[in-house]
Amino acid sequence: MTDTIFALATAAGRSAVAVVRVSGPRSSEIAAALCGRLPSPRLASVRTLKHNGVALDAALLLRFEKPASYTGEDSVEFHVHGGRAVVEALLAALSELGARLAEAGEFTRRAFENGKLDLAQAEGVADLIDAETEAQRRQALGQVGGALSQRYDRWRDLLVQALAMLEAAVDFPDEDLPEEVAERARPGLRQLSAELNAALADVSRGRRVRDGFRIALIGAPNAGKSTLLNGLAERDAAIVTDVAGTTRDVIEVPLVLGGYKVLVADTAGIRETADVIEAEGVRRAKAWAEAADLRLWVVDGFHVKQADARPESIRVGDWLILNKTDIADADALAHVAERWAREGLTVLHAAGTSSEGPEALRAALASHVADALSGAEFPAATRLRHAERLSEARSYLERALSDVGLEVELAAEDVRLAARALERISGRIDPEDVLGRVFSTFCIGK
Ligand SMILES: Nc1nc2c(ncn2[C@@H]2O[C@H](COP(=O)(O)OP(=O)(O)OP(=O)(O)O)[C@@H](O)[C@H]2O)c(=O)[nH]1
Ligand SMILES: [Mg+2]
Repeated sequence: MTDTIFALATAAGRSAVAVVRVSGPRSSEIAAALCGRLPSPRLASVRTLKHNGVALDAALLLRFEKPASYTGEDSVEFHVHGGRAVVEALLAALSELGARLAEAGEFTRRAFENGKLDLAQAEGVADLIDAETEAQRRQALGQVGGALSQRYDRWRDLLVQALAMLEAAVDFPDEDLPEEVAERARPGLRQLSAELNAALADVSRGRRVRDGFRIALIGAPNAGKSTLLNGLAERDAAIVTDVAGTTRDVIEVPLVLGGYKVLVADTAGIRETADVIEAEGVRRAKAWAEAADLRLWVVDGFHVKQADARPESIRVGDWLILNKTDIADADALAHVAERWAREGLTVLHAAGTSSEGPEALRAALASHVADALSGAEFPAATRLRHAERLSEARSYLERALSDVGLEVELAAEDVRLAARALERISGRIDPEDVLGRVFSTFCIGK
């Protein structure tokens, strides 16, 4: 028989109210042992909880009968006073009555196993609990509501239709030319291929909303990168001195800009150096910058020659920050600005040490991030797992398209594999280790 599990569902520590959930076949029996007469399902009722003849607390009870519950099992919620001793006494009593402390994500895993939600929706639940920004909240809520699953289901349906046509071509012994019959599947496959390509081109958007848009500050030593970081963060996150080569490690600061999570990284000034520690810092700076979504190339406006050559990782669309405008020569800056704007960089003037400099930079970044991450459609991937399955499906689909006219059976097999790759997003056919990995990232009680 399935275990009956319990856990504190609210945050640990002192609080006004704490919620303890119990789920599994013995939920009602265990609740009755604590509260005497059971309340009707879905009706909040006050009961005194007693264990071994000792009163534990006066609690509000909510009882759910399967399958109409979060987990799809019989379950009970105890809303008790949120004192540590109250919660501990209740948890100890539940354990003595034969329930077991739930593992991380076990309630949601049971909901998944009972068909209450699919794996993508379950991931949405975890993301909603972790959401710290407005954009993360919106995206996670959409995912819980099935926005991601619906996209994949539609694509899968298109594949199933194409597969039916291909199978018909294979199965018709009277047809002389099964390839011609199979050709009927081609338009649908082509349309799907176009949609998958568009989705893959946009594949990082959902992950960036969830994990943060990555911005790297790079440039020569002493250009003022750490000063700008501190200005953006509104605290002394990085050490600033007039010694060139002050920053060695990559310093990542999470920010919320325009409702989006952003990770800004200050990095070591890039130069040739014999110092092994600094050299390692330069290597890390370059690596972080390469993988970032946007690079801010910071140039000391007083030493405007720094802008003669751009660092290797700077590419079209990145930003040039002409810093130290308070001590720089305006004409020289204008000249440099014009040149790099022509070469495809967005150029901003700033004085990191002023209050307006970082403020204007923050506003410009906020609008850039919002443009990059907002979209008309729900993103096709919010985790790496989704992106990997999507690109796997695309490869099978491409192979199927090239085989349709030649080897119908091979094409059919590839369409089947593409559908399976998409089905794995919803977790229906995923192996145990994938499920274990997803649910282990949940908190206990969810
Ligand atoms: N006048 C002026 N000085 C600035 C400005 N921004 C930074 N500085 C000064 O420039 C020096 C270097 O600043 P940092 O922020 O440490 O420069 P960095 O680019 O992080 O340098 P490294 O970590 O060595 O690569 C410090 O003395 C800052 O006070 C500015 O806008 N105007
Ligand atoms: Mg620095």
